[in-house]
Amino acid sequence: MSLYRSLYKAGCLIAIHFHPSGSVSQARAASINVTPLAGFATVSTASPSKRKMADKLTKEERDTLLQPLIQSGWKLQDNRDAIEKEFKFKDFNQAFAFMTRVALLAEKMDHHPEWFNVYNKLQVTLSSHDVNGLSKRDIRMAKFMDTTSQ
Ligand code: H2B
Repeated sequence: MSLYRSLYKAGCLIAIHFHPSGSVSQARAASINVTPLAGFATVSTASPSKRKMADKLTKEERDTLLQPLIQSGWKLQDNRDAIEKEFKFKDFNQAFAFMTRVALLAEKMDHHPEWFNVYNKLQVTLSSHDVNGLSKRDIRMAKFMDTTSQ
């Protein structure tokens, strides 16, 4: 499958039809950032100004919310309040399509993973920088990654 097809399937490639007489309507321009040279568009959903600071996970939340993730292969880091996992895919296209799906959620949540990709492997670290540790945002992101990696 081509890279563009993967992106299209992941919902990340949006065709914009340019009309000779005008450009994107005002309503659409408000929600779509157009990159004229590439002819691609990205949907901008983050609203950082409205972002509330997350709370660090409590002891109880670590037992109820974090524990199931540890069972599914996430590991607590030794030197930092963060979790990590390595994902492996069939090829680079699959890895990149996964990263694209995650990137859309990351923008929506204004919460971004730390990750390192080589070909079909992806090492992910999740932590909430604003609280210098794990928050419910990391739980939500980790669960989404597990679901969308299948
Ligand atoms: N991602 C993560 N993982 N933690 C954060 O605290 C964070 C983020 N903060 N993405 C966001 C961006 C912040 O820097 C912007 C300004 O809202």
